Amino acid sequence: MRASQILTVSCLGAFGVSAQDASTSAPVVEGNPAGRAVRATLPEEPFFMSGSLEGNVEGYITAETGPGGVGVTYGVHFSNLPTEGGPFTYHLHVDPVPADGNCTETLAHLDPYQRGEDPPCDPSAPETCQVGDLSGKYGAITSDPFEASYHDPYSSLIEGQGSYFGNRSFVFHFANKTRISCANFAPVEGGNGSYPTMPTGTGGMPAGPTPSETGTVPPISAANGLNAVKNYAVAPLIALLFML
Ligand SMILES: *[C@@H]1O[C@H](CO)[C@@H](O)[C@H](O)[C@H]1NC(C)=O
Ligand SMILES: *[C@@H]1O[C@H](CO)[C@@H](O)[C@H](O)[C@H]1NC(C)=O
Ligand SMILES: *[C@@H]1O[C@H](CO)[C@@H](O)[C@H](O)[C@H]1NC(C)=O
Ligand SMILES: *[C@@H]1O[C@H](CO)[C@@H](O)[C@H](O)[C@H]1NC(C)=O
Ligand SMILES: [Cu+2]
Repeated sequence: MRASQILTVSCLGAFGVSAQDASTSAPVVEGNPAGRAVRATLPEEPFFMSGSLEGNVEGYITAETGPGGVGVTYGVHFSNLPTEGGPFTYHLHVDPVPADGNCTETLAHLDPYQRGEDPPCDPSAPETCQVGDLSGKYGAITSDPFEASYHDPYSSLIEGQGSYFGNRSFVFHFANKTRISCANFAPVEGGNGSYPTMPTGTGGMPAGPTPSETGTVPPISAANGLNAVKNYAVAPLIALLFML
């Protein structure tokens, strides 16, 4: 009886794909929908008024499914920066900006694997950083204008995943972490029409592209890889239960 209960726990671990591992290493995201793209553009007024800022920092982040559905390719553009208080940082934050524009309400960085803030992100091991710590992984803002393009394997455009940010925001900060401005991501309109409405993951099934939506085979191997990782994660727990 006990063994079967433990087996149930093991299976839940293997198939609970929406569960987040309490690991500090972010997995590579596969199966992002082809052609999906989002953008977040800073508003005209800053959240934090700084003496050296005329109007607001101008800029936006675009993000689209990476090659082969792996990760996300970002394009980052900022200008009209304050003349003091840099280098500036920016991150994906957990919650969207409310209608009143209050950047505090975006809460913390997107960190689905609960790595936490400390120690600071080591850009030579980006998988160990908070998923949302884009400037930590790919560089802070040290020029005006600033432009960067990079591929982040750990970001998701698949609704339902912890690393999904299409319904979230980014925040632009002074080096001392004060929030200057923030913006919500939204789907890029007028693309090539290949932004399918995603199934909402009812019935415990993982939300993800179906073959008819994308014309591609779902990432079976990716799912198996994930399950393998989760089995590793529960194996010590199972061993412990048998020892009791
Ligand atoms: C839309 O763009 C995606 C990504 O570039 C591409 O895979 C897809 O074939 C395009 N669809 C159409 C109808 O052009
Ligand atoms: C952060 O830096 C900015 C720019 O130098 C300054 O205006 C602001 O007062 C600082 N905030 C804190 C909490 O130190
Ligand atoms: C923004 O929200 C925070 C947290 O809810 C609140 O403490 C703060 O007063 C708000 N700031 C403004 C300018 O409304
Ligand atoms: C955004 O999407 C994620 C994954 O689907 C979900 O867990 C989260 O609750 C959503 N956040 C908001 C503010 O809707
Ligand atoms: Cu931030």
